[in-house]
Amino acid sequence: MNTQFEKGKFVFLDKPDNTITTAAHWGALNVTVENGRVTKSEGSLAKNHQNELQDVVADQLYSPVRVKYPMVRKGYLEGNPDTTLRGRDEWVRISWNKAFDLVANDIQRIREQYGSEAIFGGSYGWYSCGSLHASRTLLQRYLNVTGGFINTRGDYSTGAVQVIMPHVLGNIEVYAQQTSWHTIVESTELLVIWSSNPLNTLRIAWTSADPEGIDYLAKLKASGKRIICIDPVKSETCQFLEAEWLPINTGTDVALMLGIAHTLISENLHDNDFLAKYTVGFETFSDYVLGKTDNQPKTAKWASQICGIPADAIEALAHAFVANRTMLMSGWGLQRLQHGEQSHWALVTLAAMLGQIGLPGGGFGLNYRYSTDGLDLNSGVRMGIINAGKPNPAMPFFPVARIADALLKPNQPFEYNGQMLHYPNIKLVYWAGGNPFAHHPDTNYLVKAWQQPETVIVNECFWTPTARMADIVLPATTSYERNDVTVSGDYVVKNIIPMKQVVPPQFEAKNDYDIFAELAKRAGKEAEFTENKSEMDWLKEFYQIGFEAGQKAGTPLPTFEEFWAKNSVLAFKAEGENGNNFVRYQDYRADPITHKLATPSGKIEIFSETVAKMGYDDCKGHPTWFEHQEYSGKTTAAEPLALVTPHIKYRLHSQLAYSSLRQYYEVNGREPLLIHTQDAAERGITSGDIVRIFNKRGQVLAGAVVTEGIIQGTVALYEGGWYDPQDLGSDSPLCKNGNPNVLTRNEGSSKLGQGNAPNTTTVQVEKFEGEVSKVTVFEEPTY
Ligand SMILES: Nc1nc2c(c(=O)[nH]1)N[C@H]1C(S)=C(S)[C@@H](COP(=O)(O)OP(=O)(O)OC[C@H]3O[C@@H](n4cnc5c(=O)[nH]c(N)nc54)[C@H](O)[C@@H]3O)O[C@H]1N2
Ligand SMILES: Nc1nc2c(c(=O)[nH]1)N[C@H]1C(S)=C(S)[C@@H](COP(=O)(O)OP(=O)(O)OC[C@H]3O[C@@H](n4cnc5c(=O)[nH]c(N)nc54)[C@H](O)[C@@H]3O)O[C@H]1N2
Ligand SMILES: [Mo]
Repeated sequence: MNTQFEKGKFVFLDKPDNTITTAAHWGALNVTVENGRVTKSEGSLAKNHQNELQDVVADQLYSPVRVKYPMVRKGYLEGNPDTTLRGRDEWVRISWNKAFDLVANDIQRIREQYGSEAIFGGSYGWYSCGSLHASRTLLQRYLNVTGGFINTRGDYSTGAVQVIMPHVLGNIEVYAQQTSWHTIVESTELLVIWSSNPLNTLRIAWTSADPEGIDYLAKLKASGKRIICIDPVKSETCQFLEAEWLPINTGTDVALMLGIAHTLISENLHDNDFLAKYTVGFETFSDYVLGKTDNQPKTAKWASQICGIPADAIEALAHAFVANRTMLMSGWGLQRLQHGEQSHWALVTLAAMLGQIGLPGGGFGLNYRYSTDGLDLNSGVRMGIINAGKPNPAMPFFPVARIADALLKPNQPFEYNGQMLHYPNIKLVYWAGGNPFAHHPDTNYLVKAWQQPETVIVNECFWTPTARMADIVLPATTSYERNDVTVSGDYVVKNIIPMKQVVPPQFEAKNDYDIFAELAKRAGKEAEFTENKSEMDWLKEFYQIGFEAGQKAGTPLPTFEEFWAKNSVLAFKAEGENGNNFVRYQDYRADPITHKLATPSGKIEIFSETVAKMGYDDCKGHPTWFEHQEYSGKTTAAEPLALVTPHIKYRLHSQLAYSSLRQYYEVNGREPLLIHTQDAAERGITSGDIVRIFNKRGQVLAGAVVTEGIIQGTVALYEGGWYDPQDLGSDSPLCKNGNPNVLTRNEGSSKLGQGNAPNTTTVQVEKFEGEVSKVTVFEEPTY
């Protein structure tokens, strides 16, 4: 039994009068409505930092780029089979009744003609938070009750690392609770923030952000401890913490890690006792590091030539790592790469060599989210959420980032994690939540792939690039136009948040739930979809699960009726909080027999027999440095610069791109491109210039930000920029706004993970001298 939970109790938070409580990924919100219109929104939870994402509820609701009515592409409506018209056809407004007929009939036709395996409902991506109105889950629930669909596995966040880690640590690790911030502030002496930017990324959560994560960064800064950021970009986190910045060439971290490992081995600084007791395969790895297997010792000097960090600095890192309680805290940017499996495997190996895994403040952390302050794991309560129902077990799957290949290579074989699989033959694509024309690499290849299916349906709140590429667009409500409930925090639920409807649905928007309930009804499956429950019935049921857990644990929650009427955040207040002291792998360290890992050996696998036996040339039995197809060490005269695509502070991917938050980052009306002073000077580029970024795959415009805050030889363009092609249908359409994925590679990380690998890209940049056309993707299309 958890003592803090026993002691604690639930309280309603105070809030300004006349505000409505709701939530978004960026936090619990108090929203002010005057004369039926939202006039103000702000975060509900106390914090010591700003999160501007919380300010723009009105921008979302009243955006000119909202989808107002059900819409259909003219050619589709008229039966013209030319699917290359997608994205450049005329739009026709239709009634909801007609829209439901079109969708229901086509899904039925496809099922009858080709079978359920012709329907793709993977619909990868984010959507608004809420336990009930989860658009992707609802789509899949509808498709499951009506016969099944093709789904995907994995995600774009950790596509490579989540497939390799089970072989190394026995679990995917990247979504597991890591050593707490509290423990890091208390016990870590040297914090290495490796390819991570928590000041940005902790602004959001899969449920609703808890501000405590970012508040911990201030505590970290105040602690005065040594912090090093290893990143091609001097990130906001690095700047805020006034940390040491070690600029590194994009995609070369494995070389750096091997250089550090070589220093440790050659000076006999590694922890042999730890390695013997808790790991397998170090010998093989060590032989590789020393060059016994390939005649290439991975010395600091060797590493330096690849990663761009001086050899003596690499040796100094090795020495500092062993001399201190060192936490290697990593984000995920460094594995969105070809061979992305290797970096975290090498990081875990390095941490094992330091022998501090399972000690407070030491070891590694592969999940930038860490945890909520003050509470132990399992404190607070969990509530129910809507589920996707029972999947049809006969349906094949493919790894999520292979969508374009799946569409273009029906029935063809491909390798994945030791298996030979086949792509399905997709005839209909349905997306509800997610924006593949922002998130998927190699947009021009995706445009071609997208022309393969007979029908594309998208539910959206906004005219995103993906909605524009559909045949039928159904207008969805935003979360502010419906009732729901959510929580804050990814591991420790500290707040239960009523998501109360703020305003009625705008224009003709409907809730995804109601859209799919109607479609299910037309297929004779309404009761299976709704279980005869209303919106409020569901919310009450979800809350009840938490209510009962609270009763059992002796920390009663108010009734649902009281909770809902109160219109305020229900917060779990632990008494006598003294911090969450969770230490990842403490139990394994204490007793590696009873807490053995779920790997074949029960230990950390520095060498994996399982992986070695797959016989892949792009993922071997131990962490390996592989040259990437494109990176700073393999540029050409035509493409001399590497491209990195970090997540931006003022958006969640492509969400809010149309909002007034754009003022904080746009340059000359476009996405910002970070370019090093020297690279800019060589090209006659100054800050504010419109630049063209191009390579063999495509071309985009952006606005230059000339800075010393990026390593020379790499440019940065943020993920999530909306695709705005000037001339779709031409050989190489020019994206006027600056979606980096027009430039990135579609190929998977390796045969093992098949993860998305956009950070493996080279480009050229020039000052744009052509006629500049306006960005138009944030305007409503004409109809
Ligand atoms: N180059 C590059 N590419 C990347 C990345 C990178 O680092 N570099 N990162 C990758 C990662 S980690 C991720 S997770 C993906 C993210 O990619 P996505 O998850 O596709 O991006 P979002 O912009 O969050 O898309 C969510 C969409 O859902 C819509 N939506 C919101 N609420 C609702 C609703 O209630 N109903 C419906 N029907 N729709 C709704 C929003 O309007 C928005 O268009 O991008 C990936 N792509
Ligand atoms: N504000 C905001 N927060 C978010 C998101 C968002 O879009 N906006 N997205 C959310 C989602 S879905 C996810 S998956 C996470 C993403 O979290 P991450 O994947 O950790 O975020 P990134 O910005 O892709 O990468 C983090 C840092 O790694 C650096 N980096 C990139 N490539 C390399 C490399 O090869 N080597 C090294 N050393 N560093 C490299 C980038 O410059 C960046 O500063 O964030 C989440 N939080
Ligand atoms: Mo992600």
